[in-house]
Amino acid sequence: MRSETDPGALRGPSPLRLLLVNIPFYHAGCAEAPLGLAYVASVLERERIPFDLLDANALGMEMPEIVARVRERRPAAVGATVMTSMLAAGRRLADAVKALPSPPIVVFGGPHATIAPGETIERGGADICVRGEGEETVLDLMARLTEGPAGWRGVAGISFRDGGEVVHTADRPLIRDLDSIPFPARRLLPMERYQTIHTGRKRFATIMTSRGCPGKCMFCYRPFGRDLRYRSLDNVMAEVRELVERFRVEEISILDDAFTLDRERVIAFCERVLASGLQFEWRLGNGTRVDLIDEDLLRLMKRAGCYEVAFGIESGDDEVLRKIGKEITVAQVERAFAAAKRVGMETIGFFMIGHPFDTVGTMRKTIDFAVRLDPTYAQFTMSTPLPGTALWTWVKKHGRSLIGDDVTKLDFLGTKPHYETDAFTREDAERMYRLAYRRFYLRPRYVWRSLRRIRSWNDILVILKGLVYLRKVAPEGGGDGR
Ligand code: B12
Ligand code: SF4
Repeated sequence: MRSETDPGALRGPSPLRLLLVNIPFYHAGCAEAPLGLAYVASVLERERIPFDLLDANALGMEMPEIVARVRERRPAAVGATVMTSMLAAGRRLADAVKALPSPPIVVFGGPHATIAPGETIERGGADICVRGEGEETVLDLMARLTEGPAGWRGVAGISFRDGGEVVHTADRPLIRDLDSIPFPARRLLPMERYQTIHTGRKRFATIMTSRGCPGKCMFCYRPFGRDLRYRSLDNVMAEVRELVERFRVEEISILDDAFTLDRERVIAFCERVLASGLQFEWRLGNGTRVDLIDEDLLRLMKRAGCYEVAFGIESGDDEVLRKIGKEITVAQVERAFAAAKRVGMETIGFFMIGHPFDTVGTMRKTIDFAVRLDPTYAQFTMSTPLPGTALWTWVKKHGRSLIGDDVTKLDFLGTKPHYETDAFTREDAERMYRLAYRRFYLRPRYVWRSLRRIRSWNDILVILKGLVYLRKVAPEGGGDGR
C-alpha cells in the first residue's frame, strides 16, 4: 500500500542516491516540518533523482531506527540539516551510518554546515558540507557524487576533506528567482504530525515567502544574507492554496525573517488571502520588527486571518537596544503593542537576558517592560553567542566565556548564561532569568487571564506544559532578585 509519505515512483528499481533525514532534536511539543530538507527534496523530485525523506524528529524515531532505515534503503548518501545545536546529534548519525558495511557519504547542510564547515567535518562527522542554499548545489553534487574529491572540486558551495586538508569550493551565488524553486515536497512528510503548541491544531504548516534580512542584530546569524529576496505573491498564494486544499492545513506560520519590511506587499498579500476564499488562520511565528507594523496594517492582517504576531523586543533599555544593533526603541515597541491590543491581535514578545551591554539594572528594566507590555506570551532567553554572529566575536574579545570555544556546550534552550561581563556575573544573569519567568507568568492578572481563556482541553494542556516548563527553567527558591 502506498502511503502519503511514500515517495513511490522515486523508489522504483534504481538505487537510492540520497536519504534525507531530519535528525531528532528536542521535542518541545510543537514539531515543525523540516522546510530546508523539503526544499532540497523538491528539486530532487523534479529532476527524478531517487531519494527519500525521513522526518525522524516528527516520527519520534531514535537513532537505531534511523540506522535500520539506512541499512534497509542503502542510499549512496545520507543528508541532514545541522544547526549549531545539532552538531553533536549530527556526529551520532554520521558515526552510526559509517559503521555500516557499505557506508553512505554523509552530507550536511544548514546553518552550522554553512558557518563552520570545517568544524562540521572535523567534529560533526560530515564528508561534505553544503554551504548556503541547497537547491542548486544538491543537483550538481548528486551528478558528481561518485567521483570523489576530484569531482567534488567542481561543485560550487561545498566543503569536504581531501587527504589532510579541508577544501572549500567557491561560494554559490544566491538564487535570484525564488519562484523557480518548486514548493517543499510536503507529500513526503507526515503532515498530520505537525502542530502548534498554542492552538494544538494538527493541520499546521510553515512557509517562507522571502529569504534574507537587512537587519544588523548582533546575536543573529542571517542564513540567507542581508539582501532580501521575495517570491511573487502569485507563487506564494499557489503554495497557500496547495496547503489548504491539498494538505487540508488549518493554520500557517510565516517564517520569514522580515515579512513586514515591504508594507505594500503585506497589504497585497492580505487582500489576496481575503479574495481567495481559502479558510485558514495564520501568524508571524518567527517574529517581526515593531518598527514595521502599525494599527491599520495589523487590522487588515487580522481581517485576513492573522491571529498572532511575534515581536523581537530583546531589551527594555534604549541604550542596550542601540548597542546590540536592533535599531528599534522602547517607544516603538510600546506603540506596536498598543496597536496590537486595540486590534485584538495576540502577541508574543521575545526578550533576552544578559546582553553584552546589560547590567543588573537594565535586565530588571527588560523584565519590568515585559510585564508592562503584557503580551499574550513572553519568551525570555539567555543571550546565546552563536558562531557566525557579531555576539560570538564580542564575547571572544570582551566577555568571559563560560564554555570556551566548544559550541556543543551552548545551551540551546537559552536557559543558562554563556558568559560574564564586567557588569554582571553568571549568578546575576541566572537570578534575573528566573525572576523574568516568575514575575511574568505568576502574576495574578496573567493567571486569571489564562484561566479565562480556557476553551478546550488543549488550552488546559498548554497551561500545564507551561507550568512544567516554568518549574524547569525558573524553579522556586534560589532567590529571585527582588
Ligand atoms: C523554523 C526554525 C526553527 C524550528 C525548526 C524547524 C525545523 N524542523 O526545521 C524550531 C522552532 C524547532 C527552531 C528551533 C531552534 N532554532 Co531555529 N530557526 C528556524 C528558522 C526561523 C527557519 C528555518 C527554516 O525552515 N529555514 C528555511 C529553509 C529553506 O532553510 P534552511 O533550513 O537553512 O535550508 C536550506 C539550506 O540551509 C540548505 N540545507 C539545509 N539542510 C540541508 C541538507 C542537505 C543534505 C543539503 C544538500 C542542503 C541543506 O538547503 C536549504 C534550502 O536552500 C531559522 C531562520 C531562517 N531564516 O532560516 C531559525 C534558525 C535556523 N534557528 C536558529 C536557532 C538558534 C534555533 C534554536 C537554538 C533557538 C532556541 N534557543 O530555541 C533552536 C534549536 C532547536 C534544536 N533543538 O536544535 C538559528 C540557527 C543558528 C545556528 N548557528 O545554528 C536560525 C538561523 C535563526 C537565526 N537567525 O539565528 N528553529
Ligand atoms: S533578529 Fe530578526 S531583524 Fe534582527 S537580523 Fe535577525 S532576522 Fe533580521
